[in-house]
Amino acid sequence: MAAPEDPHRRRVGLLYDERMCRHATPDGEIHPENPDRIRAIWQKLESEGIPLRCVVLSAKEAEDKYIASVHTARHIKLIKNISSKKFNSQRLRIASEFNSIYFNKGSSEASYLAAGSVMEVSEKVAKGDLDSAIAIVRPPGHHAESDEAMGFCLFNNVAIAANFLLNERPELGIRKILIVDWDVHHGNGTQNMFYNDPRVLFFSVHRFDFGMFYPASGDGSYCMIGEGPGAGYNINVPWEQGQCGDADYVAVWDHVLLPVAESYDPDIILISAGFDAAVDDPLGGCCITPYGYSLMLKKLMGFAQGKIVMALEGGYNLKSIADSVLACAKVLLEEKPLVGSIKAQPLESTWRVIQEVRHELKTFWPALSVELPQKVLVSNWRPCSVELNLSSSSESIVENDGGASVTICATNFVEIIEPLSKLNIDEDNHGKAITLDHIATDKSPVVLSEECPNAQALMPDKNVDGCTRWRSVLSKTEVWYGSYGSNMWKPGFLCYIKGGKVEGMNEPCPGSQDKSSPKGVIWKTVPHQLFFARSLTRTWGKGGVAFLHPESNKNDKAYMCMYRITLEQFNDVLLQENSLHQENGKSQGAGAPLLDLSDIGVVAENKSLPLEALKAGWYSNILYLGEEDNLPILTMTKFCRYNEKTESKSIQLDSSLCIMAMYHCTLGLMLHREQKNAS
Ligand code: Q9C
Ligand code: ZN
Repeated sequence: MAAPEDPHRRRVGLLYDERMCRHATPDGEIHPENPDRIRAIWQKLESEGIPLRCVVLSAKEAEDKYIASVHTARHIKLIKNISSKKFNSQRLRIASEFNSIYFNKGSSEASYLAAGSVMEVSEKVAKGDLDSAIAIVRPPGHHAESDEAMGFCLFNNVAIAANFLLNERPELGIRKILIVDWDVHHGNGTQNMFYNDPRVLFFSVHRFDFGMFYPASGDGSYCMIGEGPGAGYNINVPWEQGQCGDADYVAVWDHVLLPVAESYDPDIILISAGFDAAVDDPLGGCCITPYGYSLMLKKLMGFAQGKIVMALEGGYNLKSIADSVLACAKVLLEEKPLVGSIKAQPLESTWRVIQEVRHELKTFWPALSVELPQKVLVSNWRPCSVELNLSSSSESIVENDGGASVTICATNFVEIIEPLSKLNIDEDNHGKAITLDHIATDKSPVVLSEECPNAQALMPDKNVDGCTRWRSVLSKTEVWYGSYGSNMWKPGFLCYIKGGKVEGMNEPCPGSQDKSSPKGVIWKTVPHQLFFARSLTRTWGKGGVAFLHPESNKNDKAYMCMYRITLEQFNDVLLQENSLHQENGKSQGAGAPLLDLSDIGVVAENKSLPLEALKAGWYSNILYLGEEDNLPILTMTKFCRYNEKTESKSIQLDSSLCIMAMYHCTLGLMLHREQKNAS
């Protein structure tokens, strides 16, 4: 029985439609993005009598012409047809060509309904027929790119609705839209669709983990602020790790989102409301409580005359998402004041991230230019511990499942990040090969501040008879040495060739016997994870150890700097990287090369080659990363073992090796920034 109409009551739209449950995995495989998600939400709301107090709506399919405002004709055609009989035999293969996507015979209908539903409620809220609305839809949308399904998303529901209001319903007076994406993952699709468009302010707060967290590209970085007329209208708040909860989100609301919303003064707010940052979510690793969500929502209701549309995105713990949506529905209904309290303080990294974001955007949003009170920064934070999952098996759908993981206390990230961030990187050579001439005219990049006193003693002597034949043979073969971490910085790397020491190094390197400069430099990205360790190395001291995950994964990306050097020089680099020049240098170098000509074929074939002689060293495993100019690209990393349980290779951690998964922690992000600035 519907309650009698109360003119003061807020009109809240609630959209749910069982037909959106027909999108499911084809053979009933378990998947986090499953029909029970929206069923659980709906059941919870029903059990609390929420639908009786709302305007309940059912789904409508979106029309192609509206979807076409953000998706290509090719993509629309794919989603339209994927469920038809004639695709029965191809569906699996087609899905596998996308990143984290499945299709079945209900997928087309559900995607059109999800997009149409968000459009429908948005129009009603824009018109004023409703004050606000919740669209309980699936499949989700924010990862979907204009020409690509991705991350469980087929159509970008929120982007379609935003475009619809702006372009198709001008009479409703919606000129500025704020999209708040609080799903734990970055809303890459939505960001890209409005990157140049100041009519849409896209705000996303997400786990970034220095580029390691899905969708694991630089797109979620705080440097991505929009471009052209859209510059300043794209705001990313990238968490450095999980464990963010109510206090962290509220701090971001208070110190980033709300001041910006205040000056932007949106006409409507669309929330990409994923609930995978909720406590107990299997993918998110964050801990927002239902009270936290209700606060975040409440704080937004002060803008756009309370015109708010929530569209479900992710969220994979049935109980958490149901409780969270319930809390949000109660806030929109505005019947009782919120009850609850925030249990913890923000993480230390939260203040760092907030400051980075404010700094990046302060020229666009003057409200962000005020320095945060020192008192807050120094006293109002809690330490965090970081859980690392070193298995990057692409098969595992639930990220926090399986694979070796280690929990370390990281109260002092600064210790590691600071020294690395002080390194300069090679200026403006990204992406293009550097000619021999260019290198030759470099003004002595190596700071030979402390010549290695007995460099000759460290490396085998050229004139020791019988010991140098391999050198002359290998000096005629060239390879690309794929460097990552601090070796990407050319002056640093050149110490391994020319000898000497640069800022940040603990002790000088002997250099290679052949001190001639690399014959070329190319920047590239490779589909591997990069890890930074907090261990000490003799050369670099604290934080100086980085590893490339030996297995590639198409979702990973690491920047690499390729140096074209001789195989002889590669051997000398290998010795130095393993700190063996002192102990074994003489015998190793004199007897036989660590990596011989014949090994190149072996490593090319098997993709990796563990070197027995180096097994005590850090970088005992040679990886083959492909070819460039018909020369093999080789690098070296830590040896990894096959784990039968997870069927993946993982780097084995011993307790003395606290590895922090800080892909791109400094160098990568700096590069990313420079590339962005250069383009
Ligand atoms: N190793 C949403 O929350 N994870 N999408 C793939 C591959 C995909 C999440 C893991 C996560 C997609 C809407
Ligand atoms: Zn998500």
